[in-house]
Amino acid sequence: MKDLDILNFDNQLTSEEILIRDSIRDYATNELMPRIQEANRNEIFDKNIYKELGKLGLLGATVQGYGCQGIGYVAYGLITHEIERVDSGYRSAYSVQSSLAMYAIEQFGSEDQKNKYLPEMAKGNLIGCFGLTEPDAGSDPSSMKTKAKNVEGGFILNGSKTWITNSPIADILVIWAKDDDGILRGFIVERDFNGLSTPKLEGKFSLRASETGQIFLEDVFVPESNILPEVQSFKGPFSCLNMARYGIAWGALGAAEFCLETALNYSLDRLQFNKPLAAKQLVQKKLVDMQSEIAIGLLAALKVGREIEQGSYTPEMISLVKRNSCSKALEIARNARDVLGGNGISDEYHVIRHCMNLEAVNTYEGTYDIHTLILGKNLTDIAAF
Ligand code: TGC
Ligand code: FAD
Repeated sequence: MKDLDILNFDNQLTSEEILIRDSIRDYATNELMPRIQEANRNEIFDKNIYKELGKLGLLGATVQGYGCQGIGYVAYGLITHEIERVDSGYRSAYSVQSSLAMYAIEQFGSEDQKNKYLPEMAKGNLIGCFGLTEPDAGSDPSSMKTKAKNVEGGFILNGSKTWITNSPIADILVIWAKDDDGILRGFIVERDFNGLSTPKLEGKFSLRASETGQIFLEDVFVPESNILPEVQSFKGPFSCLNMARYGIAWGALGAAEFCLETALNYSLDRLQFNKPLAAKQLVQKKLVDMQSEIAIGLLAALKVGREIEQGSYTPEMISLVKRNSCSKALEIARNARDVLGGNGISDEYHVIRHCMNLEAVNTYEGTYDIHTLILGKNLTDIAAF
């Protein structure tokens, strides 16, 4: 296999990071890849994957303590990259548990909440989800309607969330809602709380190996002990989004890398007009464009990872790499599908699955255009949302 690392990316990594990357690649290749075709065809998410990721110490891997490894953010990016080489739905499962649910509890939870939930979530015994989006509040979560009414001993939650990864299977639901004064609060809703229902969304043609659903809250009583005490503004959920968006910036390029490798091998093997497709200039241009975008995109993700590790990152850096990686990966997947001709639409070659997945990846965690506007505001000081 041709070495695609044209800019000596690996030289930028520590030996520990390379070790982590290689061990995840082994797991992803040997354990995840063999299940994905059936899982995607039949919309199956195997919950055992959480236990397996837990055994490898990957869940909430950046959390310090509470049974977690406390690894750096570049190593975390390498994990999402390797998982998404197999499937964006598996990376989604990983991101939601680690960067959204566990991160919210680590950053904004009480000591009791951290001790109660994080070690079990790290083992994959408790599955989390993150409920921000609503039917009428997607790109603009500040217009959410879910309400938290202050009552004796806690809050009563009423409202609904939609497009929530893991909601049908989650044990712990991190829910964002506005209190009587319109202030945003975070709540840890447990599966057995009365008034909670989480139907699955049917008919999804992207991320089919990931569970996605709605959340309905009808007079759900949440005790004081389950309120996230350290957050009272949208800064809370947006900080969690920063971490998940950063992981996606690496992950999408993992999917793109798989598509490039598949297109390269296919074009070298497939003869048309008495020559391999790879001998044609138009095909070489497609392959070279793919390699260029992946190589440049990975260095940008790495740079942002180092900034996070040094505490010097800005949310705009993350918007830049999330937006760039997702749009470039989607274009790469579409071009790879084209190079495979008719075989490109067969799931035997996996490229069409990546194309379909990357449509959602380009949309969730802030659409391409929302990140354009975040960067536009940063550049001009004018909010154009
Ligand atoms: P705005 O007035 O700009 O900000 C409100 C407060 O939040 C702070 N803030 C941030 N803090 C940290 N990181 C960020 N990225 C932040 N962005 C804003 C801001 O400083 C302010 O703080 P304070 O202290 O003054 O209160 O808020 P806005 O309402 O104008 O929003 C702007 C906008 C459009 C950027 C925001 O609404 C946005 O990002 N929209 C996109 C929504 C989104 O990304 N949803 C994702 C849902 S989760 C998901 O998709 C999971 S999929 C996972 C998977 O399966 O992998
Ligand atoms: P809309 O906000 O209605 O946007 C529709 C279109 O309008 C987009 O092209 C958008 O870019 C554009 N648009 C919106 N506003 C503007 C503007 N001001 N200017 C120009 N164009 C604009 N959410 C969660 O909270 N938790 C989850 O776990 C989660 N998982 C998800 C899993 C999947 C598979 C999917 C598809 C979504 C998930 N989401 C989740 C929701 C996701 O974050 C939203 O879909 C996303 O933020 C976009 O919101 P929307 O779908 O309502 O689109």
